[in-house]
Amino acid sequence: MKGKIFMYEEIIKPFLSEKRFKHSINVSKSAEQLAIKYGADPEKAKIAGMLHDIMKEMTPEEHKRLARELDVKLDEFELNTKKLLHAVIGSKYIEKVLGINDSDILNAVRYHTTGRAGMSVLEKVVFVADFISEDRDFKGVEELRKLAEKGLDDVLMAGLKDTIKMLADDEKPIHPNTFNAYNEMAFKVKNRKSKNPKFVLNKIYEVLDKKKAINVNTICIKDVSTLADYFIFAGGTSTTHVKALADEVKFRLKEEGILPNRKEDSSDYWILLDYGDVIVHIFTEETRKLYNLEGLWDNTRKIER
Ligand code: DGI
Ligand code: FE
Ligand code: FE
Repeated sequence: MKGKIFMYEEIIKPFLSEKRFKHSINVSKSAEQLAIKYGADPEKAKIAGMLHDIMKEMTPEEHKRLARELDVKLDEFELNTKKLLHAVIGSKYIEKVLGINDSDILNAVRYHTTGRAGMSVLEKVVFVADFISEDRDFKGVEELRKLAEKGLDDVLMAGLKDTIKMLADDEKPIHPNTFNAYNEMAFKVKNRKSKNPKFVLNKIYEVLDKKKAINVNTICIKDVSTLADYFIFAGGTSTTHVKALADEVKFRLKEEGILPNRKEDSSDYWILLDYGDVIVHIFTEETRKLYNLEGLWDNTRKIER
C-alpha cells in the first residue's frame, strides 16, 4: 500500500505546479489523519487526498477535450462553472485511466469541491482535509482546524457555510449539491442543539442575564416529572420587562433554530415558554410571590449553573 501512494504521488506530479503538488500531499496527509480519527479507511483517504486535484490545472480547452474523451456527464452548473470541472473530470480520469474502481474514493474526489447530501465519512474527510491542509492560510483556517478536532460534521458545516458565504458575496452561482449538503447539516445541527437541554438552558441564561432578569432560578425535575427536565423561574420589574425578557428569549433561540412547543398560555404578568425539556416561567415579582411556584419544590432540586 505504501508503494501505491508513492505511485500516485508520481502520477500527479507532471499534472501540477509545485504549489498544487504540495497541496495534494498535504491534503493526503490531513485526510489520513481525519480518517483515523473519524473512522474512514486511512489508505483510501490518502489516495483520494493525493488525487483530488489531479485535473485542477488543466486549461478549459483540455477540460473540454477530456470531458468528451472520458464521456463525462456534466450538469448545467458544471458546464458553466470552471471551478467545478476539475473534481468531476478528475474522478472520471482516475477511474478510467488509473483504473481506480472504489466508488467511495471516486465519490470523495467527485464531491470534494461542492459536497453533497448523504456524504460518506470518506467524502467528508477529503472535503474537510482540502480546507484545513497545512498549506491553507486563509482567515479563519485556525478555527476550522480546531473544529476538526471536535467533530467532523461541525467542521464540515463551517466549511460549507464559508463557501456559501464567499460565493454569495461575489454573486457567483452556487451548486445545488453545496446547498443540499448545507441543508442536511443544518437540520442535523438544529436537532442536536434543541435536543440538548444544557444548550437551551445556557442560551436562556445568557439572554435573561443580559436583559437583567431578577433572581433566575432553575430546578431540576427530571426524576419526578415527565413534563420537563428543568423549570427556569425569572422575574421582571414590570409587565413591559416581562414581555421584553420573553421576546428576547424567543428571538435568540429562534436564531438557533429552536422554537417553543406550543402557543404559550400566558398573561401580561406571567409568560410561560415551553422548550420541551426546558420550561421557562417569567413573571413580575408580585405575581411570582403570589403563586410561589418555586416554593412547591424542595430546595435540593435547585441547580447551580
Ligand atoms: O481545488 P481547491 O482550490 O483545492 O479547492 P476546491 O476544489 O474546494 O475549490 C475551491 C473553489 O471552488 C473556490 O474558489 C470556490 C469554488 N466553489 C466551490 N463550490 C462552488 C464553487 N464555485 C461555484 N461557482 N459554485 C460552487 O458551488
Ligand atoms: Fe479542488
Ligand atoms: Fe484541493
